[in-house]
Amino acid sequence: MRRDPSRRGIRTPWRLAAVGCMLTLGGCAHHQQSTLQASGDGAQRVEGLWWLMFWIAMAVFAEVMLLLGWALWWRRRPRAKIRGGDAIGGIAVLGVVVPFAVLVTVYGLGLRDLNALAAPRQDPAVTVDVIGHQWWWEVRYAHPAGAVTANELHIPVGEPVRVRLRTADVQHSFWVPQLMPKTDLIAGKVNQTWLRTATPGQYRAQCAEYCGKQHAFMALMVVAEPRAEFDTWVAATARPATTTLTAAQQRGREVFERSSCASCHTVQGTTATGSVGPDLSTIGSRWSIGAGAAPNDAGHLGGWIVNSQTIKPGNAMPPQPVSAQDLPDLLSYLQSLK
Ligand code: HEC
Ligand SMILES: [Cu+2]
Repeated sequence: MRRDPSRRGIRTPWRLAAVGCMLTLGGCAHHQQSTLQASGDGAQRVEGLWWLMFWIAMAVFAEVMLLLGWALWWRRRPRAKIRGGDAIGGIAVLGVVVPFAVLVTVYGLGLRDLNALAAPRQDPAVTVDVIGHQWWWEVRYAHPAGAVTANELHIPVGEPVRVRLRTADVQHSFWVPQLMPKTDLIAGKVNQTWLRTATPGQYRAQCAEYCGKQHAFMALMVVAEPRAEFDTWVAATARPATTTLTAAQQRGREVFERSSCASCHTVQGTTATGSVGPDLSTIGSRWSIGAGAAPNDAGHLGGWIVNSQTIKPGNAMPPQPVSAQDLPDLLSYLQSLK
């Protein structure tokens, strides 16, 4: 006899619920992008509001459950009778006065936080332009001027940093869950936001507005470091890499300059001045390649150059016909750029 196929295994709703639980728990265990692990001014305000609303919701839930229990008990008494008008006082207080007070309080606190988020208390000494592309972040320092990088944002600890947001194509959204709430990048507009953290460290950021096939691989790393280290980084990034090249690296540089790379990428101090793809002047020290798509090591870098479409399908860099002979030199050169 055949068994009814719908009764085999776990039913779909349960399976979905199980996956949901696993995703939620997974999200908790991995707190790198958790808004409940706030380390920045903006995110701390959001986290405060979140907990406030959480506890209010818990209190309302407890109250409703108590009332429900009481009603069930009351109804079962012998000779229980409901007379019109008995409950009107309770309904007025619990159904109108209390919700009104709660909503007005939360609204007021929300306005207070919105106001505090609008501008930092101290005028930012650092201003950065962040430009969204499908699917990577262009990062250009306006003050102090000169440093250009991609998918990475260095900030000094303890100071507010002004971020000016533009997009080169579709809408994106800039979000550093542990540091600040989202700000959208809207075509034809410059949106401003700011961030500040008192804790050095790396904070992963994410495009938060669906922007096409590789939206998930549009990550950015915020690196918060003490002022002195930040100054060193900005100054070093603003000028061409200074290491003396080995013979192999020199050949790699020539390959880079004479092949199509140079028409899409810039490397400071070379003839490569393209602007279709990320600036590669510091690619050797970047935390990832492809905005979080792959770790930045020789293997992945080689794979990316030969055919990035296998790593990040649909991205705007076509496969590159670099010969097996040239590739090691090219890799060695790119890794020397710090
Ligand atoms: C048609 C333009 C184009 C050409 C030609 C091109 N690239 Fe790219 N490249 C891009 C774009 C666009 C990206 C960003 C893709 C993404 O992350 O979505 C990119 C990304 C990269 C990255 C990763 C950068 C980062 O910070 O994540 C490296 C490394 C790279 N290219 C190296 C090369 C090399 C080496 C060559 C030549 C052999 C080359 N590219 C040729 C457009 C191009
Ligand atoms: Cu995006």
